[in-house]
Amino acid sequence: MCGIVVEHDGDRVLGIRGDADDPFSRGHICPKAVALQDLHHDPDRLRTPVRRDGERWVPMAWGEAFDLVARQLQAVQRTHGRDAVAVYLGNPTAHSLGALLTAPGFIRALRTRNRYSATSVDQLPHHVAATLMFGHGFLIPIPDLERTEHLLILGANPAASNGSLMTAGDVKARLKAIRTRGGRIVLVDPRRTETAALADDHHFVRPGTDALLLLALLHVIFNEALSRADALPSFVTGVEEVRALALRFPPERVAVATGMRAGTIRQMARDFARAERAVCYGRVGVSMQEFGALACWLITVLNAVTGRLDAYGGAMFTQPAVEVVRGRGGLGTTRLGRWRSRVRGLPEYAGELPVSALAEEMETPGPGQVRALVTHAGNPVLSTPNGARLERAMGGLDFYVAVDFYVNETTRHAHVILPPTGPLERDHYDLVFNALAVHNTAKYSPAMVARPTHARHDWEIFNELTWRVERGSLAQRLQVRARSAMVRALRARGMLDVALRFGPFGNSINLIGSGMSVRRLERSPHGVDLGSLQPVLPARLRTSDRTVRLAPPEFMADLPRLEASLEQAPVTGSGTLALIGRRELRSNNSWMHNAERLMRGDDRCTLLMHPRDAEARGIVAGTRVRVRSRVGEVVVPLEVSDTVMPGVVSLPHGFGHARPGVALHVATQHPGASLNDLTDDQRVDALVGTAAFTGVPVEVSPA
Ligand SMILES: Nc1nc2c(c(=O)[nH]1)N[C@H]1C(S)=C(S)[C@@H](COP(=O)(O)OP(=O)(O)OC[C@H]3O[C@@H](n4cnc5c(=O)[nH]c(N)nc54)[C@H](O)[C@@H]3O)O[C@H]1N2
Ligand SMILES: Nc1nc2c(c(=O)[nH]1)N[C@H]1C(S)=C(S)[C@@H](COP(=O)(O)OP(=O)(O)OC[C@H]3O[C@@H](n4cnc5c(=O)[nH]c(N)nc54)[C@H](O)[C@@H]3O)O[C@H]1N2
Ligand SMILES: [Mo]
Repeated sequence: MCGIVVEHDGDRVLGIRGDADDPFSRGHICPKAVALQDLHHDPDRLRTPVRRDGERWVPMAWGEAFDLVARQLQAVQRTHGRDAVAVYLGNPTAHSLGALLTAPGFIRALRTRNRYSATSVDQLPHHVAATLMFGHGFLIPIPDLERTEHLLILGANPAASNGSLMTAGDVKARLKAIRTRGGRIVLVDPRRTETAALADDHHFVRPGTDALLLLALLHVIFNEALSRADALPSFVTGVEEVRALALRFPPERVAVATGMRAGTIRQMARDFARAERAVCYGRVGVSMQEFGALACWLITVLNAVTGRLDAYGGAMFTQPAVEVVRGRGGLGTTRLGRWRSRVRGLPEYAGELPVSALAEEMETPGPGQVRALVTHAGNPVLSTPNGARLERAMGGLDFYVAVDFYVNETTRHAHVILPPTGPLERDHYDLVFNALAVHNTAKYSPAMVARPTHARHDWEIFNELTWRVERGSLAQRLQVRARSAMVRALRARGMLDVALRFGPFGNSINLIGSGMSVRRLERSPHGVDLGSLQPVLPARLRTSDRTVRLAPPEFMADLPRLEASLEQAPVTGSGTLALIGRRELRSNNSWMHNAERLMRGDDRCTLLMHPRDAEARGIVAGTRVRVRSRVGEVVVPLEVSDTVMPGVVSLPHGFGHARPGVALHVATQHPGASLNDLTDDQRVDALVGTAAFTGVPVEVSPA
């Protein structure tokens, strides 16, 4: 999303810097963008398809590879049924124009219910809350950073992540600006993070208890008549239900569970309610927990009842140039749990099942057992809970094809790897993150270099696979083939052009004039400013009665589970610690550790522990410690620091490159250990199935 200037000599990248003329990022650049140079020239990056022959990788021609993959997938489906093939889409799928346009067609052609993605280890609860409250999974309210005067952050670390579901080029400058204009930033996080340095106040909270904190904040707001509930527009429904609910949660009731003083919670609520323009924002710290869906819902309730929904400086909606809030498929679904996973009964959402269920779906015999796997741009062995179990289960698959340009911890198990072009070899327009950004802009970036003739784009790979795996009738197959041929002729650029022309800023079929189109964007290579976030309700609502639903029955029905958690006294003195993750600026989940530029300096895969907890265990900084959970154990260096809450320890995710056969020559020199060898696939948000990564019980001892 950030504009970059790539200086190059043909295929050779000479340097990368921020684009000062980009209306969105204004010259900002982060280390990941600088590392694109390493990625582009990485000798480990695969450039032709390969087939595994024991420990060796044998290069293949594309035609031969496509034939083999299609034949194997069809054979598995013919013998074991269509659900026997599972698909996992990783995070970079959402960052690829071509993959976003073509992956759905491929998945439809497979007709499997075993569809998974990184969504269920990430933002799933935010989508579900948007669906149940606003009628579309993409109607996620975004904090209006440009105008807010009070930002309450729960479980996000924008100083490291650059802002998520709050895409913001140069987020640090945007946060600093809030304080420069007299506003306040309040942070609630079990770790005093890099973002705390930009905030006025930071409060520790016990992992996984944000929903309780939010109910207590609502209690204070209703109880002290600080809400603006009486002034809400008539299309907002359910206020009385949430008021009655909140009144059951005085701060004193949640103080022990959250680890926060009742007085602190009261003050937090008053400050928030009294600010002129305020917004509460939460990210993965609230969505990756056992009560993540409730927490995401309650954040929006808090914003709504204080009059901050769809208001300047509050929680607002974007208007991207390619409309994503449409249709009833995918995130346009109105329901949660139309079907459930075979083994554990976890709910489907938007056509996908939670990836926490994938290993057991591979291991458990019976009709529908997963016997073949397709991964695209994912590394679930390092990124999903109990990755080691998944890895063992993958060993038993009949066939696995990965679309990825690295042989990493996951793809090393593939029978075939199909490598797509890299980011500088393909056109880009951001379909997803423009819809989640703090400012409306549009930008089209043509490939820096034409793809080498032997290389294939992600969209070409998906289209090729789509018509080859399509089974249906002859007529259906011909139709798919015709569609793929059309798509091939159109190319990703053409598909984007149609979407822009028929989008909210386009002139549809009128080819003259200044309406939005690829050509229009090509004339403004730095990007086009489409303005600040604007109020859009009720017009943009997609609920059947065009209302905002503050009290969806699905959430109300999940409350007894939350209340039951209050009864469980927190484990103190028992030796058990609550494990949380962390992200870093010089990393990107599991896959950029092969960039020299990002890996300089000290070992970052350390366990952070509060001095009190270290002392109680007689362990000192710099020594190696054994961290053990229900599912596994790792050995890592200890870092003692009062930046973590007592009783909490933190380890970054995305490491663990020491597994045999990983062909990443830089990453393997900084292997670290995988956080997800400790996280538990059985620990999920029971309502939506997201992995509950935060607060995993662990024991730590000297190694
Ligand atoms: N440089 C860099 N940028 C990235 C990424 C990266 O790996 N590196 N990853 C990208 C991706 S895929 C995503 S999804 C985004 C994520 O963006 P963020 O959500 O901003 O990322 P995190 O740094 O994981 O922040 C989560 C915070 O929640 C805290 N936390 C943990 N448990 C709890 C809890 O129970 N309650 C509360 N209140 N807080 C808790 C953690 O301590 C952490 O500080 O970042 C994106 N940006
Ligand atoms: N414990 C714990 N676990 C976590 C998290 C956490 O905070 N704590 N964070 C979670 C989050 S938010 C996320 S999003 C997931 C990420 O989980 P995944 O998406 O499974 O993993 P990534 O590390 O993003 O791996 C991306 C893969 O895509 C490949 N790739 C990159 N670009 C492209 C491309 O253009 N095309 C193709 N075909 N491949 C490409 C890379 O080589 C890499 O193998 O991890 C989750 N796991
Ligand atoms: Mo993510």
